[in-house]
Formats: sequence, structure tokens, C-alpha cells
Amino acid sequence: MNNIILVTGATSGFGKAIAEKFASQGWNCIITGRRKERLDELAENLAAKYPVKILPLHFDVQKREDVFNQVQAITAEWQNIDILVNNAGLAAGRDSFEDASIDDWDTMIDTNVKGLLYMSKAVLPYFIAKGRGHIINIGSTAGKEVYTNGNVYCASKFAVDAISKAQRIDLLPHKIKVTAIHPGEAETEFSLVRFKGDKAKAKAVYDGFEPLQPGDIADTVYYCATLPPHVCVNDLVITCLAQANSYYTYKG
Ligand code: NDP
Ligand code: 8X3
Repeated sequence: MNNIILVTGATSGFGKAIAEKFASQGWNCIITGRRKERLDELAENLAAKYPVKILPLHFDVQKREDVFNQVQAITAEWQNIDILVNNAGLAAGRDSFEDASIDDWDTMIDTNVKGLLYMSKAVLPYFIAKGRGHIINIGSTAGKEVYTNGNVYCASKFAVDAISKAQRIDLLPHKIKVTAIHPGEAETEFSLVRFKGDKAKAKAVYDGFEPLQPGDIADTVYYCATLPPHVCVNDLVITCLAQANSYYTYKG
């Protein structure tokens, strides 16, 4: 029987690359996101390319009832989940505290923090029933150091860091691994979303250096997910060569 991974935010960027990586290695995948067309297209492509099953679930992680309804409705065959990757997330805006939009703050907290909590809580009964599981939370270097105009995005990723540490402790009796992966700047749709469709602004973020690519994060998730049962990577910061941390990216 194939292993099963559930990846949130699989319509783009890291999530899409993670689904592709695991499918290519024979894992059945539950993929989620709000953009149904993209989700269905990915499901069709992966199922055509690899000998695996793909279950697309279309919902918004901010909506508590939808999260629980969707996760609780999956059939017994799919409930045998081995890994949950809490990847869905975003930055909305990059403005000074006094200028930042409160709606943007709500969106980031509701998605990056509350969405991750809802998903974890919804999947946990399946892990507890089988006596093992692995939660992989995608944080950020923004959750390690606060940078100029990063305010609430950074706060949401500091929360991911704290929640990961809390889950690691509290879920030990259930033999559930918890891994937080904190990437630095990576070329996905992240900046396009952050700058609300402004392509020039989004592209400028990656000028002058070679950023991480989605496949780099997919490979890292796969590595953490396939270690022996007694080994758990707890906290992993990963950046491109040019980036030392949230403040220092060499563009020489
Ligand atoms: P993308 O914008 O390419 O992908 C984000 C994914 O999250 C999409 O699939 C999107 O799907 C999904 N998503 C966003 N909001 C929701 C929601 N409310 N409900 C369900 N799904 C949602 O960005 P990345 O791949 O870069 O981002 C993935 C994660 O990595 C995020 O948590 C981000 O904060 C983090 N990260 C990104 C870095 C980067 O530089 N790129 C660096 C460090 C961390 P849809 O819109 O279809 O719902
Ligand atoms: C995304 C990376 O540097 O924009 O989390 O915060 S950064």
C-alpha cells in the first residue's frame, strides 16, 4: 500500500513541488487549495504521470468549518495519512506598521496561523488512531528575525515557530514527529501575491542573486519525511547561498 501525504497550498510554489516530488516517489497525495481549476489540473497530471492516486480537496484554510468538514469527510482509505505538510500561506503587503492594512493583517493571521492550527487539529485524530504521524510546518526566516515592514507576516511566522515547538512537546505521547522548515527567499508566486499582482515589484525581489526554487524545498521536505522512525528534524532553516538571514542577502 502506498504512503499518503496531505499538502496544503498545492496549487503553486512549494506545495505544488512537494506534491510532484512525493508522487514521483510513489506516494498517494491529498492536495488542497482554493483555485479549483489548478488543483484539478495538478491532480490529473500527477495521476497520469505516476502510478499513484491523487485526491484534490478544494477549500480555504481560513474557514474553520470547511477545513473540518473536508478533512472529516475523506474515506477510510485516505484517512491513513502519514504526513501533513502545512504549507498554505502568504504575505499580504510589505508596509510600515502605521500604514499597513488591517485586512491584510487579518488575512495573514487567519491563513498562516489559524489555518495551520485548524488543519493540524483536523488531521490529528487520524494520526492518533494509527499511533504515528508527521506534521511538517512551513515557517520562514521571517519567523526567526523580524525585518523592516515585515511586521505581521513575521509575527505569523514566529507563531508557526512557536506552534511547531508546542506540537513537538505535546504530541510526543502519540509518537507524532513535528518538523518546522524555515525557508529564505524563494522564487514562487509569493512576491506576486505579497505585492498584489505587481509583477515588476515581485520580480525585483529576486534581482541580483539566485534564490531558492520550489524543488529545493520539496527535496528538503522529502528528506525530513523519509528519515528512520527514530529520527526527527525539529527545526531547519534553509536559504540560498546568497542569503545569510532575513537581513543579509549578498547582491554583489
Ligand atoms: P505561492 O503563492 O506560490 O503558494 C501559496 C500556496 O498557498 C498556494 O497554493 C495557495 O493556493 C495557498 N493558499 C494561500 N492562501 C490560502 C488559503 N486561504 N486557503 C488555502 N490555500 C491557500 O507561495 P509559496 O509556495 O512561496 O508559499 C508557500 C509557503 O511558504 C507559505 O506559507 C509562505 O509563507 C512560505 N514561505 C515562502 C517563501 C518564499 O520566499 N517564497 C519563503 C519562506 C516561507 P490558492 O491561492 O489556490 O488557495
Ligand atoms: C518569505 C521570505 O524574506 O519575504 O517568507 O520573509 S521573506
